[in-house]
Amino acid sequence: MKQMGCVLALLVMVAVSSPAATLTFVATGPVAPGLSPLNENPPHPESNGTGTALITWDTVTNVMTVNAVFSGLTTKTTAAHIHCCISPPGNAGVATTVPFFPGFPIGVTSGTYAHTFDMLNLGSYNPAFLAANGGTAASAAAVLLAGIQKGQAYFNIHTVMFGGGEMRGFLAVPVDVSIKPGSAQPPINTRSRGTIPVAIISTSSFNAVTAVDTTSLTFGRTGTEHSLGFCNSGGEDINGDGLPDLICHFETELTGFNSGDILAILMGKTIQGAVLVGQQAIRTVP
Ligand SMILES: [Ca+2]
Repeated sequence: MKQMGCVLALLVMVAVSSPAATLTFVATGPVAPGLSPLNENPPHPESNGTGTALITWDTVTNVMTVNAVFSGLTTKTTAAHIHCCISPPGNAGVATTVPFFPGFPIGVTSGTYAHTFDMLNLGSYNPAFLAANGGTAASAAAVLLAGIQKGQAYFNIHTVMFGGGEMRGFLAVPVDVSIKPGSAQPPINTRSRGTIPVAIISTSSFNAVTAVDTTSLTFGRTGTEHSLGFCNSGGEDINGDGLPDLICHFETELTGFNSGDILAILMGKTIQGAVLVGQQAIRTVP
């Protein structure tokens, strides 16, 4: 019976640790969190637009979902797409449906959007992107997904005033972080000359200790601050789930936190090149 129990436990573990079929990405950066006019090239600081976008891609079915929320645009929306493939802060052509995502709220300055796409359907692509990437939906899907995974795709909302895009965010893989592990809303002393420990939490499909390119990590008020001191060698299980987590230490002076900040952002890459982003609420002291 004991052996049977072990076998069952192993089967459960195998089921849990098999590669996830659904990949999740959030739009953020390279300058500001989420969808932001500051992420455009050139940036549009005169816009107060804000928003978020969440993309999922099922690697078995090639179904992509797009969820977006936006507000505060200067003028009415004219289009929204995913553009690919270029490293930030570059500008690339439209990969997805033109003139805009089917059903996207057009002619408004705020709205929400949720849609499911079959990425093996030609209609899910800009014909120019298809032509440049093998001419079939399958070849275009492979290029687009690879571009997204390498951090070379961005979600862009276009308006009357900013035809090339009023706000955008590059797609990145969300990770769980724990700042000053053990603190629910960690206090950050903005005048400290010390370091802030940040744990990147492993999951059954993501081993932070072996997967993260530690030299790529940036952390602070926008997520782009080069504040890394060092990472602990080996992992430490800080949340008691049996999986070792990666713990790195960042120089407070270089994180850019100001008194009153409420959010800390960590960005980086995996050794394979996928862009990672994690965020957690903080409070500043004194
Ligand atoms: Ca853990």
